[in-house]
Amino acid sequence: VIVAVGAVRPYPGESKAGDAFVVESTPVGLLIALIDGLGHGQHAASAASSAAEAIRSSVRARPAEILELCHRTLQRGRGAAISIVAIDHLGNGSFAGVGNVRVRLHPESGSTPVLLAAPGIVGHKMRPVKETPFRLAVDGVGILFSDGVTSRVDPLGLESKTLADAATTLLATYAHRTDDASLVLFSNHSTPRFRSA
Ligand SMILES: [Mn+2]
Repeated sequence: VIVAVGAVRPYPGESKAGDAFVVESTPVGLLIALIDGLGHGQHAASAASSAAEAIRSSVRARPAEILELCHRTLQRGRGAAISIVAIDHLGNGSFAGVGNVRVRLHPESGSTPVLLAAPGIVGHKMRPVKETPFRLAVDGVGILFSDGVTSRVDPLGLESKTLADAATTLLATYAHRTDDASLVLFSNHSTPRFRSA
């Protein structure tokens, strides 16, 4: 069974986060999205929550279609970077992203695809997006993270924690002080790397 947990903290000094995440059940697994509204503060937070609402309203659609919906939704306000993963309980996933929310799979191997988001800004400047299929290893863990988190972020080594504790710990350890910061961890729980509780 695929499980996912997210963590967000606002730009230090702001009360609202311009980053947001969505984790929703689908008939076959989970739909996971991480959104980084441009800038920070109230306007970034409104863009992120509009995008999150659009994503929740269309969790059965494909990631690329959901990005198109977000693009239409965000045209009047701030834009956003958004990455979306749809994954079933067997670990078969599909990724689509625009902007600098990164997605990484562990363990990495020669056959692990690089999940590269397309350049652009959802809501402002976006070309048709391609989806990348991937497979999460049975003992694997995936991470989505905004650019408020350093790319050195590494979920391995935290397997003794719950998934939620691991997400909190990673955010506390790897978040930049100068941006909103957020991440989502997802893992295959039939052979847990992380304890469920
Ligand atoms: Mn950011």
